[in-house]
Amino acid sequence: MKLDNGIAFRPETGAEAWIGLLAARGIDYLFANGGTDFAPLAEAFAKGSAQHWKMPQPVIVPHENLGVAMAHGFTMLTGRAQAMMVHVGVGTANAINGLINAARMQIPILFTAGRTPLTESGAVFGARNNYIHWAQEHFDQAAMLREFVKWDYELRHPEQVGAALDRALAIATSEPQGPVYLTLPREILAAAIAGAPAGERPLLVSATPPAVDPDSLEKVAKLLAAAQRPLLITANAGRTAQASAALAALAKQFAIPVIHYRPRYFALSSEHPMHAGWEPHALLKDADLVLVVDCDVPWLISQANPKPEARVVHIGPDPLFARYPMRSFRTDVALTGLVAPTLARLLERALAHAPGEATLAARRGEVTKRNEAARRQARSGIGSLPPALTAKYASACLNTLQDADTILVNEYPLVLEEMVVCEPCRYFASAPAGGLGWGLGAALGAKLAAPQKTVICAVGDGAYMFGNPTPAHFVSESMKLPVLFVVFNNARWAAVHRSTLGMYPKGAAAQAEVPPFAVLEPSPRFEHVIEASGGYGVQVSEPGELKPALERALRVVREEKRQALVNVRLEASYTKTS
Ligand SMILES: Cc1ncc(C[n+]2csc(CCOP(=O)(O)OP(=O)(O)O)c2C)c(N)n1
Ligand SMILES: [Mg+2]
Repeated sequence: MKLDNGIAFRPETGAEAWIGLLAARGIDYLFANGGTDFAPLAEAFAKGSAQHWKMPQPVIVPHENLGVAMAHGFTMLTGRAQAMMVHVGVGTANAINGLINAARMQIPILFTAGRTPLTESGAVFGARNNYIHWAQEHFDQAAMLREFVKWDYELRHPEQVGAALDRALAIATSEPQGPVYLTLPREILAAAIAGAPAGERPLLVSATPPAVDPDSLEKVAKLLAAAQRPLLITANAGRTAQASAALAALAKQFAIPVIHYRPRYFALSSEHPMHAGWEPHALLKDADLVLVVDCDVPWLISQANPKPEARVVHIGPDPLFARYPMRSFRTDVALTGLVAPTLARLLERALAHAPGEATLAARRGEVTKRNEAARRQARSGIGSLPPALTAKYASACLNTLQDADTILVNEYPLVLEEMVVCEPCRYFASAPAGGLGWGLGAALGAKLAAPQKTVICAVGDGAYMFGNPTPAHFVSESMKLPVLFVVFNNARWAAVHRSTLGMYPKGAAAQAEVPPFAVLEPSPRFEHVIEASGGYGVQVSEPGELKPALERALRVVREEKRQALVNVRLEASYTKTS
């Protein structure tokens, strides 16, 4: 086989074939956290470098959870799956939090791990030669993460390298997408292969995405045309620019208010006339048709539900979220299909049954007016300085830093009412699984995918510490990935105490001077952590100093190409944000 840089590629071992084929299959990066299982790969990389093979670029990530978040961040921007390799079972264990997030976000990742050498005697090359090789063996290494990968397998023979890789990638990238897990035993990686392992073309490709059933679509089109108070709720529909455009066209034509509920992407511009904010429960009670578009949790059943005569339609590649053990939101129609083509066809078919344009125009005017008024009321902006730093004011300040080339990565502190984001694929938030420690890595992965963009990462002080800050700042420096990190630091896990207050509003914990299990004092001087990796850090506690501090930090990122961190000392507050 010839690599596409024209160089002949004649791998001699399983490991050599593996890395050559990764590159041949379009994998740019191998996020890596190594151990004794990596020896054949390390040897293959060194040989490949000397012989100018085309290979994925290794990215050394000193914590596995950070590496998975980086792979996630890269793929959420590009749509292209990347690979990761970790050290046997222990490395796998460290990565599971990130893999749960990726699984629930349907992000494909080729996640691999070594296996402790299988053989003991030393007769086979690569056999056990270190005391850890006994204790590190698992009966079933994949068991610990099988629930959160679409497929797992162990390479049993070097001849399988091509087939296993192609099958892994085909499954990961078929809808609904998700991570897969392949284990690579050391003796198999080190073993000689006879002949070429696989060709330039993959043996198999991903399955076509699910196409919507025309009869069910027609039924929904009629429901939409007849609806007087339709409502659309989404969390993930902004995953692609095409899906955003299709949703915007449908919402505008049929005058459908769109709620982004706990959004992981923005499907509509925040200024779109149909953008109806962030809370579904008020509108839900009046709606006669609810379109739930790629949204695992469209409302909280304990808070509000559609009225009995309303119809509820779920739309997405997996509208029942079959991998969730329990999820029983009312469903009259579950339309399986990718968001972009399904909504485009729904618009086309619904137009055939639509009420007169005058009716729609009247509703459009009404919904637009209501949404604009709500937006105005919810926004405070930076006009007046608050007496103490609030998350809302900090969000408003951060909002002023953006331009059309800014990527926002939000591990949840941003108050969305303050954000103006008009372009698709510019806002990314953490997975509904809520595995904290995603933001720093996702932001670095985004920067790796889009080096020309400005990446701003907003995290709480808790999320920052979960995010493995020392490894994250190390990767930023080593890979030249300058990101602006803004830490919304209230010196606590406010969400933890908010939950206690929610269950026991008048209980003992509500009266306690120090909320149990929630306070992180003394708060670390996070601005010093980034300095250890050549970054610029500053702490701000005066409201008037925040905007200039953010602007200065952004200049460091843009002009000096250095990472920067603003440690924003917020007042303690347990108010729920969007
Ligand atoms: C891995 C993990 N551990 C624990 C939690 C539970 N948890 C949810 S929110 C939260 C607090 C996060 O703190 P911070 O980022 O400072 O945000 P704040 O709540 O203060 O706004 C915690 C601990 C989680 N989601 N993920
Ligand atoms: Mg906090």
